[in-house]
Amino acid sequence: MADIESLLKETRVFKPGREFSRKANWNKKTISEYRKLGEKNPERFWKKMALENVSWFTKPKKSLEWKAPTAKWFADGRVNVSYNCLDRHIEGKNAWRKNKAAIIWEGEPGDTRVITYKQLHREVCKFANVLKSLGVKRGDRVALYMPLIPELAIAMLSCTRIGAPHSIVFGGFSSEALRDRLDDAGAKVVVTADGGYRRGAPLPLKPAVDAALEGSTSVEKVVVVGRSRASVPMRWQRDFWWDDLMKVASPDCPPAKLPAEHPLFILYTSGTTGKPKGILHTTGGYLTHVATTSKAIFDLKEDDTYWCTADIGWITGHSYVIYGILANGATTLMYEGVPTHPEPDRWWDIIERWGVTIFYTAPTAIRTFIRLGEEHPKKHDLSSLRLLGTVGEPINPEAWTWYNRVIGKKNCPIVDTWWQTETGGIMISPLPGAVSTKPGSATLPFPGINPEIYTEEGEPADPPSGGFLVVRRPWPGMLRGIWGDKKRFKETYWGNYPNTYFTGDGAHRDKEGYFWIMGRVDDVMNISGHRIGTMEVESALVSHETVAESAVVGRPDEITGTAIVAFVTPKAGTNVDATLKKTLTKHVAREIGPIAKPADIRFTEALPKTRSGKIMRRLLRDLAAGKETVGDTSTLEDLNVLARLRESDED
Ligand code: 7RM
Repeated sequence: MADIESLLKETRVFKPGREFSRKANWNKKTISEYRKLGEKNPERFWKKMALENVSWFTKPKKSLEWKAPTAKWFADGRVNVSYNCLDRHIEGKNAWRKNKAAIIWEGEPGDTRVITYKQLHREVCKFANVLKSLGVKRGDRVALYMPLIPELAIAMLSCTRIGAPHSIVFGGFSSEALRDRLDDAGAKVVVTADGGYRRGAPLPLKPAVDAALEGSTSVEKVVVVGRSRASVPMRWQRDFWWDDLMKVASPDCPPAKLPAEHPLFILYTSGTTGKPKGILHTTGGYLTHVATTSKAIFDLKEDDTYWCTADIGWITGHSYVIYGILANGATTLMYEGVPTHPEPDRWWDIIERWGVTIFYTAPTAIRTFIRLGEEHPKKHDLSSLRLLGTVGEPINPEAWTWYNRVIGKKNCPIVDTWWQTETGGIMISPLPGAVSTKPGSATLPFPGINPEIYTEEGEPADPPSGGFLVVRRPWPGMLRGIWGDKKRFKETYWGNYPNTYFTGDGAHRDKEGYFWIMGRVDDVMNISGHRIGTMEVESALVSHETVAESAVVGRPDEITGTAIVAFVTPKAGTNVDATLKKTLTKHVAREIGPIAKPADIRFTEALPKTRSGKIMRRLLRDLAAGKETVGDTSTLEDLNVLARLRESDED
């Protein structure tokens, strides 16, 4: 893998600025104390963080209870996430924050809303009462299928206020994908919008909900926010307009005093099989993890304007657009639309106009902007920025250097943060006031986190060395399970090595102990920072009437990191032409969503298989990347298949 080689040749080191270090929330002394404590006694470290960064109704005496693979953190504590994100900023010694902006929101068409902590608190209390009036009780699941509008943040926080776990389904997913997730979670209520804006046009959402709810379903009520003002049919006694319900809702709703291990949310993510996994997170540990990492890694201060560009439908949006940021009483910016609408400088314009100080985005976006040209960011005054971050995939040193030079003006530390939907919060990252960075490395574990490199045989490998990235001890934000599937939870994450969490990533650790993440080692592709299972795309293809069999692989792509290539065996008698390619591409978009569209579809009479019938993906990966196969082909059943596949590529 050429990318890995270029990463590992990187030798530049960037020291934290003096001024930044001096003012950092966590200075060098704090960090060295925390690192020591985190190594010696992670449970004590995390309990200290829980008491320092979270407000409890009942303070926990316990820290971790661990019986692999079941972890309980702070189990005797009682807590509420919305209380931590709202109430504690408008009462007592922080009451002055009541008129501070909690959310700065900008719609794609250019409309804006600024919502103060006091206002957000009121809206959340009202919507929590709305949910109750619709029959939502503690423990009931509420699905949110919405554009990036303030009502999404309000709905999330309302769910946490009454202890109803939310399940956010990314607005880019199709009605089929939505239906699967609603069924799996057994959602009682869906909150949606008529539509949102994308690339200048309204993107309808409510029709997808209607389609998803056909036939028998667990969903009883639907709440619809009027955003795009598209006309949508409303079903009598099932569908309600947000505004109508809010008009009559009481603004008085005390937060539920929930046990720390109460379910907070389910978020679906791709695995190696076709069925997405409902990753379950709980309350006290998750909140401790995201509040602590936000404070230490993003160095959030009272006067910061923080912007994470992630959609809230992904874990990054949950943890670092909403929960970790509001728990710190900071101002979080949300932007609804695409980065390049109406012009390629939209993001830089937003940074200048709102005076964004902390900016967190994905390498795929950085690579897009590199291609669009430096002139766009250069049109804007970006001097408000003081800290930059990246997440979602390995960043190539070229993109890192561009980000540092063109956006950060060589004056902002860059935090390259490694973590997953399953980890809940950041696991490996520089601490900006203390850790020197190397372009392409997520650097060192956060205090109290124990990642390790394992060999194939499951032996810890001493640095410098590469292998499988695992986490050896439980951490507070870790997933507590896969919704409704204990067996899969055990097998996927705890089945490879005893007592040890397997991440699915490969990594290298250099002689200074820095981690260099190399990407997935399983059959999960990382497309623009979003995980898509090869099996998911294959199942979608095979569900089309013309497809007999398919194999999907990733190929390196300059912008999106990985692009999807599908090898398809059509059913006999199918007319194979360019139209079929288009039809199948559309079909995948309908089944899963546009993000899963193959960049290339290649038709073949047969797929390369072993004698036992396993598709040899390694060969297909090489083929898709335009590389000669060098590996072993001795287990290939029919050597001619490969030759024919190569020929089919010539046209
Ligand atoms: C936060 C998120 C997780 C997968 C993970 C990695 C990759 C994420 C980085 C990264 C290299 C990073 N959750 N990944 N961050 N690879 N450097 N800083 O993205 O569940 O959607 O994806 O993303 O492969 O396993 S996720």
